[in-house]
Amino acid sequence: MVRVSVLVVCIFCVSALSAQRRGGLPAHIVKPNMADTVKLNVYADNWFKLYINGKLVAIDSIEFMPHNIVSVDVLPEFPMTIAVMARDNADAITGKEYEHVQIGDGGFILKLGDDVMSSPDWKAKCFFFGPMEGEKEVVRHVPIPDDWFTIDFDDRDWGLVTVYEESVVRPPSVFRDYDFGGASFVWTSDLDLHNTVIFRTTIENPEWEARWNTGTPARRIEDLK
Ligand SMILES: [Ca+2]
Ligand SMILES: [Ca+2]
Repeated sequence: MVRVSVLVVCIFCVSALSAQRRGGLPAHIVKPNMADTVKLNVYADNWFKLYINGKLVAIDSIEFMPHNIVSVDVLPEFPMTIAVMARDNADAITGKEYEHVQIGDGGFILKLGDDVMSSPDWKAKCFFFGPMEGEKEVVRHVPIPDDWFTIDFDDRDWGLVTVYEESVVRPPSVFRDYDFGGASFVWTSDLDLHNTVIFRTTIENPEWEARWNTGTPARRIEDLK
């Protein structure tokens, strides 16, 4: 008799746990699906990491060669602050690549969905300059602020990007396999001697409204004070 009671209690507990795990969403929750996502296509010569609204969304899986396109699904939310760190392959001491014999060049282009793309109104700042032949300092490093990727970072004194022709940046042939239509190749004012560049832009899109509602975001341990 005691064994039967224990069994009944156990079945009840497992049943209650299953209900908590799998059902009973609050009525206001609307899950997004893949049709709500857009494709993010990025090409950086040579490497990048990209944040949207303060969160790391994409990082180039190949640091140097071969030149590659990164293409990932993104669930868009507006206003959208995009912040990108892009790096040409350059030695921190000599500013050169391939055993310090060659000055490499940079370049960056992005398209997200149909409407968001790298353009002349993006902001940019260089944090690693060189090599500057004949000068006392061959390279110059500017400290990168810890919060460069956050929504509230103050970039008001940053300049605008410089736009380059595709023939100057020379993306790899696989570039043709992805949608970059309408996007501009950008960098700062020197494609060769500016090696680490941060781009920032904010797209307001006031008409936009999320179709979904996933409720209050789960708290991450690293965000708890
Ligand atoms: Ca370079
Ligand atoms: Ca390069």
